[in-house]
Amino acid sequence: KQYHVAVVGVTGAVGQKMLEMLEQIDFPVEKLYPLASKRSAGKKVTFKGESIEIIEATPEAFKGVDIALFSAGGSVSKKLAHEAVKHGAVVIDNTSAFRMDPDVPLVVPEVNPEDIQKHNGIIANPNCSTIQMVVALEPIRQKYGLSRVIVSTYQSVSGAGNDAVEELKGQSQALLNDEEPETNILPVKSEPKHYPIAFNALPQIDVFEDNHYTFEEMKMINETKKIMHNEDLKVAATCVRLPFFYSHAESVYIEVNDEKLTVEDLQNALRDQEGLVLEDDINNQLYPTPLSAEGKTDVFVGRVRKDLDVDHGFHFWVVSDNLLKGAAWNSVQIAQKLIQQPGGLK
Ligand code: 11C
Repeated sequence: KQYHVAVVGVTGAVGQKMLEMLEQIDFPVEKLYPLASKRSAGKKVTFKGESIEIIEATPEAFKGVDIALFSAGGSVSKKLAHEAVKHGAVVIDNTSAFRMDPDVPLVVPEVNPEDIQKHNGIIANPNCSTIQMVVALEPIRQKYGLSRVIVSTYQSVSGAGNDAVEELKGQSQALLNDEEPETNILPVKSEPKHYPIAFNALPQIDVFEDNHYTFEEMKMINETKKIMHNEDLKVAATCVRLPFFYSHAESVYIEVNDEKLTVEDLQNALRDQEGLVLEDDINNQLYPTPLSAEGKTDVFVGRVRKDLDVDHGFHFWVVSDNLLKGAAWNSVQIAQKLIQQPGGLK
């Protein structure tokens, strides 16, 4: 069977990667609907060697669509996702619009694929920094139980969009030429203050919440509990933006429910996880980095070690391409699982 597939936000960084991923796995697309804002309508995208005109994303544009991949920002999803569902499409939404809605499954296929079947038209794709962390946590939770997670992130500028990528390039060039850098976007475009990202580190990703955590930090905390179906799991996060272009890295501290667990046990559990590559050999200086993970769909883990004070505590380092496993690839994987499930799309 072939499907009619819409990509909403097709001109964006993630939209482009969604097309690449659909092509890469030869997803059975009978007709592609490249949708975007009015500004981009009439321009063309290339899909499987064919040039296809971009259509404005309106409620009517979803007529005939089976699967709609959304990545055009939360406000577009809030406006159009239900319209797409009314026209009979299943929506896979890569924004924060519906992630915490109890009626919407939040899915990472390596962790909770069974939740896909519970959808009522919309399936949410988690935040990039959450996805790569839970892929690494899940085999540990399954084998040894997990009670606490403390994560610090090292996130690339592409998470904040193409404008942030351009800002880092411009600022780097300016500073190397002893010129004043232009600072308009990071840490958060809509906030009153902006700081240079080039040669810097910004401990703010998204806006602050009343509890003094940022929205990005709260996404990691709340989404992890929802995906792992464990409201009692203790999770704390500190999210930091750094001056590199692609992939996010994370330092993760966990406490397991097994005091006898060894580093080798943990490495073996990680090695067995689908979608995860263990790159952990300090004798050969082997560990993943944002550059080594860029362009790949897997999650990479290294630097596994035991805490020096807490017997059931461990530390490790997780890296993945934020636009691929963190966004486009996870969405396309959900679409793939959706059509493979018994009964196909419902
Ligand atoms: C960042 N994680 O790096 C964000 C981008 O909720 O899907 C992804 C935002 C989201 O800034």
